[in-house]
Parts: sequence; structure tokens; C-alpha cells
Amino acid sequence: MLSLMWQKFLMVTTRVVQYYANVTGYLNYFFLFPNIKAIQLKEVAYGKLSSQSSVYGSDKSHNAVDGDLNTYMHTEQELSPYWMVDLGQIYQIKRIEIFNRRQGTILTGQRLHDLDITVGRSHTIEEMHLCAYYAGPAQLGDHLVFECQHAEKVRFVKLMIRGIEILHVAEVNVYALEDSRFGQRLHDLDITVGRSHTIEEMHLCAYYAGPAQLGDHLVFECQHAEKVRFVKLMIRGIEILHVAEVNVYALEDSRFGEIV
Ligand SMILES: [Ca+2]
Repeated sequence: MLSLMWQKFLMVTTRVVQYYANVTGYLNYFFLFPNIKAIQLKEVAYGKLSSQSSVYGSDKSHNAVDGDLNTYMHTEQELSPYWMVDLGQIYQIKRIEIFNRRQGTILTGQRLHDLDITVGRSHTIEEMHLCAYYAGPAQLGDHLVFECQHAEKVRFVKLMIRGIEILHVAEVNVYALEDSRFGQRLHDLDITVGRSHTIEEMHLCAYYAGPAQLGDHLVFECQHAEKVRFVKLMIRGIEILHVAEVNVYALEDSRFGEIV
């Protein structure tokens, strides 16, 4: 009898704990990523300037960014065949999708293998670094999706097969974070400081009209060396506030060393 009661007690307790764990999890998720639903990706490779290691027939590099899955770029058979796109400006790359060509035999489809997908701010060997690797082999018409580990701030995306092979893909889509809205949300910012964080104590150190751009590094100096404990950023009006890091620099107080 007692054992049954304990079992019921444990069951109910477990459910309650699970419930609160779930609620806490959702709340944490919401507070850590309040703008998670606002993140949108846009395709940024379509129609952009492209190049490739060699051209077979008339299947030039542009065919991989023309929006048509029936056209494809095609290199000669050679060592390390590659295709590259210049996005025209730096984007925060999140996802790269490759559509293998549709026409041909099984072997034609399988030519897509051992593929390095590299990205970089410029296309020098030093700057380009690996976003993803595809071992393959692919099949005709495959739709391959790759995510860079981080949102890479890059301008160039390159596909290169290791070894001697032919590279021919129908389309490459590059998805980037919608940049302008994100960076520009930082504007009309009051930077206040205070010994305590009551409204009476907090006073303005600096005001930033903005709007900022993604990745901006903003530096503000209070007019005086404020003796304060709290630093607060607040945007005027309805907005989302998201900054990557806040550094606060104080004077080294030499007097502390003298008082022993
Ligand atoms: Ca195409």
C-alpha cells in the first residue's frame, strides 16, 4: 500500500518537475533569443558574377546562378575543377544549397563528390576557408544543403572537387541573413550610468542617433569619469535591442594601492 502511494507520489513529482523543466526551457529560449522568429534568410547568389576553372562547350559559370535547374555549368576534366561566385558585397552566409545537374547517366550524377565548399572575404588562398565538405557521390538531380558552422561574413563562395574530375552543377543558392534591418535596429540609444539603477540615479553618459550597420564597433566617452556601478543601454521607442558585446573601461584607481 505504502509502496503504491510512493509510486504515485514519484510519478506526480516527476510530471511536475518535467513540466517546470519544459516551461523554464521555453522561457530561457525566449529570453536568450527573443528575436529568433525574426531571423530571415535571403538568396544572394542569383545573377551574380561567377567564374570557373575551365569551360566545357558553352556551359559557362553563369549557368549555376541563372535560376534554371535545367542549365548547368560544366568544366573540363581536370585537377581540382572549381566554380566560384562573387556576391558583390559581404554577406552573413548561413546556408548553401547545391542542385546537381538533372540530365545524364548514373555516372554523370556521381561526378559530384569530394567537394570542398569554401568561403572568404576575398578569394585568395589565405582568406578562403572551409564552410562544408561533401564526400558524396551524389545522384542526378540531388538537392544538397550545407550550413556553415557560423554565420560567415564573406563575399566569395567556391566549390572545388579534390582530384581529377569534371564539375557540373545546375544551380548554387547562397542564403544570407537579412542584413540591413538587423544592423539598423541599433539607433536612438540612450547610454545611461548610475551609482544605483533607480531612475533618479541613472543619468545620460552618451546618446547614439544611429542607425548602425551590422558588425559596427561603436565607442562612447562619458564627458567626465563617472563614478558609477550600473551601465544601461535603452532604445527610445518600440524596437528590438541586440548587441554582441559591451565593454566598459574605467580609470585604474591608484589610490587603492596606497590604502593598506
Ligand atoms: Ca542553372
